[in-house]
Amino acid sequence: MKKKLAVLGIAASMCVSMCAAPMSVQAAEDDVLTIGFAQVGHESDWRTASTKSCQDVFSAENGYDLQFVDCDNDSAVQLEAVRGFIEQEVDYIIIDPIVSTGWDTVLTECEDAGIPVIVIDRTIDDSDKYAAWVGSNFKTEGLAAGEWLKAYAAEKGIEEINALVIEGTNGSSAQIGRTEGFKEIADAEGWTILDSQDGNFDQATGQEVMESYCKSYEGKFNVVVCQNDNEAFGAMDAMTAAGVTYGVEGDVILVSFDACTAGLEYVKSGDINADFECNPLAAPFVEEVIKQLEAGETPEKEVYMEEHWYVNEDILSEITVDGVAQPLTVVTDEIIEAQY
Ligand code: GYE
Repeated sequence: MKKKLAVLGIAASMCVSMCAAPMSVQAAEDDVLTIGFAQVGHESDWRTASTKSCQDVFSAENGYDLQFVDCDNDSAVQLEAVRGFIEQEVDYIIIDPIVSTGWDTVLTECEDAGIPVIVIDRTIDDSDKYAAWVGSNFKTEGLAAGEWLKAYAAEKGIEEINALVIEGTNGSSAQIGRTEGFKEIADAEGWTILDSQDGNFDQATGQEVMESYCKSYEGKFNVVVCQNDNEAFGAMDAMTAAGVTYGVEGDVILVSFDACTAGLEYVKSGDINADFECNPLAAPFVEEVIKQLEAGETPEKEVYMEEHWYVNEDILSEITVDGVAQPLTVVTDEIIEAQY
């Protein structure tokens, strides 16, 4: 390790899985890099894949000592985790910010301590005191969902769209971007968004929100947009219980984001009509950034992940998003097999 580790200085509850025992830290010579990772939580399949990606890349075998904190969707815990990493004098801090604001003070503290911060996935929108960000363009994902729905409705002769949206965690850049992107197309097309509530990116909340939508908007909606797959799984249970049919054969078009393995299985079975991928496997790119910083180079400030748009029916081959033609991919077993 490059700096002294104060493993005992962090609260036991914050040290979830990768805390090295003092003996192995001793043995680990001078070139082990200590990385603090303040992860959002464990709310979704996407999140599980993101955590695994970091744990695989920043493993002891690869020469890292990963200090992993699951912040359980609590912004106060996340700030505390970052401050804990500063106290431990880790070499690098990775943050996946639960919400996009409230960061400048703690990032200034990181800067003062000389610890580079790498932001992954969600963005920080009120400070630029980080070395690099690796993630997705959430507004593009929302626009893609809107453009797909527009093209799909035209193809199917559906003239009226009455949509219900289950949003992701309020104040997260993923929620903000997906909401803005979809709304932009909805407004331009004159669609009705009957309601748009926070589903917290988890299955249980997605189900609760959909249960209440089924009561309040019975017979009035023909589209449900869930801002991640886990919410969609909850929404499917709620609609089934309420006797609402969805998917390719149903009365309600179901749109989702993330395209995790289980999500794609539901696209293939026709329960979800379209799923807009968000790629959680950022860790290899983060390692590149760290290597560049170690070599005294300046990394790119923003690195975008590559993503695909998945559908069930072979009726549209592409959509145009922000003026760029983008393919629609029909889900196959091979695609599911290869997915995160
Ligand atoms: O869509 C959701 C997760 O920040 C992009 O967070 C991420 C989102 C992802 O819980 O499943």
